Amino acid sequence: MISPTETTRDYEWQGDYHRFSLLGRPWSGCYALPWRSYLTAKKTSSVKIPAEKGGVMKNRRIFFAILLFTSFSFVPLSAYPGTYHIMLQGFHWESSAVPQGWYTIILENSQRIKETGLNLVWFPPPSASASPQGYEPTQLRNLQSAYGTEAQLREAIRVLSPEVNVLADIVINHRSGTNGWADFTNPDWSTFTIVRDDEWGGEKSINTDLGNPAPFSRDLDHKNPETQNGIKSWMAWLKNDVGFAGWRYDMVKGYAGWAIEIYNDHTLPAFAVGEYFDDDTAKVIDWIDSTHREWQKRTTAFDFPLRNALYQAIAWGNYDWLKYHDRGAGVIGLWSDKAVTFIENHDTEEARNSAYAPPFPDGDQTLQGYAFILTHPGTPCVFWKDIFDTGPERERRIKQLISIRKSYGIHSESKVWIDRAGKGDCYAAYIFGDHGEIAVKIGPGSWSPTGSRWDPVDDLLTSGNGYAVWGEDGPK
Ligand SMILES: [Ca+2]
Ligand SMILES: [Ca+2]
Ligand SMILES: [Ca+2]
Repeated sequence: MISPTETTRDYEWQGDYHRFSLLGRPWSGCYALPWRSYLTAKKTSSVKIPAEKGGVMKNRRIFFAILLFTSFSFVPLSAYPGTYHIMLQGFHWESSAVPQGWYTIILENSQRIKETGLNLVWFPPPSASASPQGYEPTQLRNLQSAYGTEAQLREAIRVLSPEVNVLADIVINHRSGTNGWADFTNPDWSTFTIVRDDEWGGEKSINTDLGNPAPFSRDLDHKNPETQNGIKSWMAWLKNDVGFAGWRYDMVKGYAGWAIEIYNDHTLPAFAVGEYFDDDTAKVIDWIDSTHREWQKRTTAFDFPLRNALYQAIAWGNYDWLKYHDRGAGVIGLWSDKAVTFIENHDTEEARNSAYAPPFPDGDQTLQGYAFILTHPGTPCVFWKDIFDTGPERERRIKQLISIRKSYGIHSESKVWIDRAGKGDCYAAYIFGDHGEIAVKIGPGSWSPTGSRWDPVDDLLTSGNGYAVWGEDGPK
């Protein structure tokens, strides 16, 4: 979350903070804290205390507070309030081929999106492109694309806003020529905006690419003020005139993370997320760290490492992948506020034939995945096809999980305690929401929450093939 009003702390304080933090970043997510076993023991030995809220909960909270202010007193309790967003990826790989135009489909579903409680919608790349999906942009200021006209785009954003913040897919690793390889028009850019080591043979920048190359398009030199200013004014126009509220940065492995700071500082998005396509948590976190000098302003990243771990768990039964040493897998296990969790996207879905990563098996496995991400911290992103194009029963079940997240107040920073994560068995965890604690189990193994506050039958909120979710107060 990038906010112009966000307070920042001085670097000296930040240095102290980092020295005590896990791998150099704020210690959030608080997975598998050792105190939980103490609390559980206390809870079960306190059965004489009335089960109503008060006794046990109160003791727990006091203990929690004392513990935080002693051994964990370096954690700034108020610095990370967490956010409550639930994102929708508002398109899929074949959306550009819909005859009536995809923006029309979004418009027709705008009420459905709002009623579901999705408050961030990631739109496809808005500009004219050499390929229909939009990932080879040509004329950045031409918003006529395979998804529809500029007027249809503006109308879809207008109808969704302000309840829903619309994110534009920002493709700035590379740009394609209007007719050929490097004729940049609308806006007109010189070929000095192209990195020296791009495959195109003409006159280019003196700077080399600071990330991965795109062999199909001209890699841009983000050090060049012409490139920077061109992108800044284009993005400011998308936000201030067209109505986008934030950004989904495409292919961020292709250029330096500091460029994100420049573009975010100029446009102040309500939300921003980057596609750092890698299963290595440390690499994704390193990229997040590179996106701003002030850690509060760093952008979020899609949690590809968690997606991989969930795939391993759900497709192959390796539920042990969801616990890594003493914490959860992926970016949410280290810095959940900066993680956008997801199950499937336009690159992993079945239509892509495992070009980048295998799709989730087509069955209730996908629901197991949603039972995980919608009950856990991070900002969950629901894939359009999974919720809206897979039949009413699937939609009902995902909506049920969303409503549990909302009623128990689970947010991007909610704490998690993992009770079990075993191969061929299940993953089970407790998650602490603002309005109570929930428990979730995914996988074939048998498990239910234990302790005086839990009734495994009455407190069951939803269940399906290979998943179950309980709430300490039952349905709300
Ligand atoms: Ca290239
Ligand atoms: Ca590049
Ligand atoms: Ca209960």
